Amino acid sequence: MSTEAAGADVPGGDAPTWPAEFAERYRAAGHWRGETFGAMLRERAAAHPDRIAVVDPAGGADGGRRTWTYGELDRRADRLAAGLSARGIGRGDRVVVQLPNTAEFFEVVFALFRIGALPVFALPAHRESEIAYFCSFAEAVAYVIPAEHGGYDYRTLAATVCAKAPTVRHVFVAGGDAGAFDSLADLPAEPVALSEPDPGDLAFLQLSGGSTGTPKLIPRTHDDYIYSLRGSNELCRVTEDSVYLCVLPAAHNFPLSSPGTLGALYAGGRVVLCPSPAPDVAFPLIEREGVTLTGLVPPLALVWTEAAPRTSFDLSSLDVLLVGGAKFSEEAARRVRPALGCTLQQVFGMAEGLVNYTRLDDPAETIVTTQGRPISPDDEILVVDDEDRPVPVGATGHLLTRGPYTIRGYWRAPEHNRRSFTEDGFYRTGDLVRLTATGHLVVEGRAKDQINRGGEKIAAEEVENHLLAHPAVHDANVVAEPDPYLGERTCAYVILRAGAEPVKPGALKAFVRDRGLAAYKVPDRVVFTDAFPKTGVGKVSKKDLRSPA
Ligand code: OOB
Repeated sequence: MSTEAAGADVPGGDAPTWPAEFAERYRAAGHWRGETFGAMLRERAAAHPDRIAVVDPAGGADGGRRTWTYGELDRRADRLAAGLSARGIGRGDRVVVQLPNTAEFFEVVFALFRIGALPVFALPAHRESEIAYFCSFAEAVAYVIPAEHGGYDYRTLAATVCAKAPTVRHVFVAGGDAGAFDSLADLPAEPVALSEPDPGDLAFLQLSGGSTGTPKLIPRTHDDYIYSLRGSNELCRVTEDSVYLCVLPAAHNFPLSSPGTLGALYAGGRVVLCPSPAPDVAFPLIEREGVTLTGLVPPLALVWTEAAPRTSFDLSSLDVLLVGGAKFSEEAARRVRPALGCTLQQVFGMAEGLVNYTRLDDPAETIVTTQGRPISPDDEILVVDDEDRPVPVGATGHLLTRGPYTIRGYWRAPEHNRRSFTEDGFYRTGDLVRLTATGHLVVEGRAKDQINRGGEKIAAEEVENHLLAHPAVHDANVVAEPDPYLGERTCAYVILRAGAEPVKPGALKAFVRDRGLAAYKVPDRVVFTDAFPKTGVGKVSKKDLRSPA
């Protein structure tokens, strides 16, 4: 059965899904249990209405601590769902959500889950170039923003985006003065009966780190995502007593689901939103809120391990520190327990699905030297050479994967899907890995044309396209170069047009930024050159650009 054709039956689908025999197998194994996010919150709220679900340290009217119980989050989701529904937002509609780590993030996404509308998870760092693209490509009907965050005015961004993306009928502003738009606070209405989405329906669209000129959207279903939460909770020992500190941007797949905020809520635990990853913000919160686990990208884990021995705050409640998103060096990994007094859990995951964890009871050497093994016994892993032939165990090769929570295709991208998935539905991760004798994966590198800047993914082609738009630029190639803190940073090699007005590196960076690209994608370094190194067949050799020696 063609996976491409199977996509047609999924409401809000527009993407290949699991062939029937796989879906049946995943149900029979108890992975897919027919749960939805809307019903999950409803059940937790019925079971323990007064338990605290979300703590927003600066979300109160006076800028102080605000807490929502499960009962309150449930009521808020119902009331906002009614308000959104009254504005004509319904099942399958896409809504771009660009909110920082505030309680409203959960009110909005659970309201959308309840009506079966699909959040498209943008990051606060995204700007006009990314947001206008998401809104247009997803044909979003609404866009949800904060008024301001991090000194940036999202209302100005929204005005530009609306002019470029005519499908966007509503901009809802969470907190602050809504200006020309609608305040989210004005929407809630008396709850109305809404038909629950089906567990096999799409729940939301995540963003792919990508390696092409335009980011791809990742369609995740209630069934598949909730399975990854349940599996993560088991491996990270998340229970109703857990307190998860959300340090990374809440919309990213890692803090959302590994085990993340949604894992904590699934378990009936507590989510504490961290407004900044800086130790002087996060450490007092760990002490005051009794945080038991959190997730960080490697550069932040380095900062925390350096700061912890000098802090006066009591971090002893912290049991588990998850580190992932980019390779965590063995050396840095060894420093976690002595500095923070907690267990390190490495996580190697991807928004497309597959998530690997080191186990909490793995030998210390395994925890510091590997990136873990898959959540599920039904995660299929292949390590292959350039011709898709399996390499011997222990040799490095391309990681392909298929399983109960790994997508079978991107949303509305049939051509790209033919390259990113094998005929039999394995996702080509673009990662180079080797398998150890214990079945753990070690990430050795990357074959995809992407820069991993401390966990933030940058598609080289996207930045190259922006550079090429400059009148003085003849050609451009963006590659990673080593950085002691970020792991990698970006370097753009640029050939200027003959006879063009000379430009400075700073001017090119400003040009890219002014085109509305997220700041983390602006090249860290621009190098002018006369020619690019070529491969045997005459293509630009990025490998040689990366090591100019
Ligand atoms: C996570 O998700 P994405 O979608 O932002 O990025 C996925 C890619 C992977 O394909 C790999 O290239 C890289 O990020 N990556 C790692 C890694 N974890 C992710 N590379 C080396 N070591 C690791 N531990 O980044 C993500 C999603 C869920 C959980 C954790 C991370």
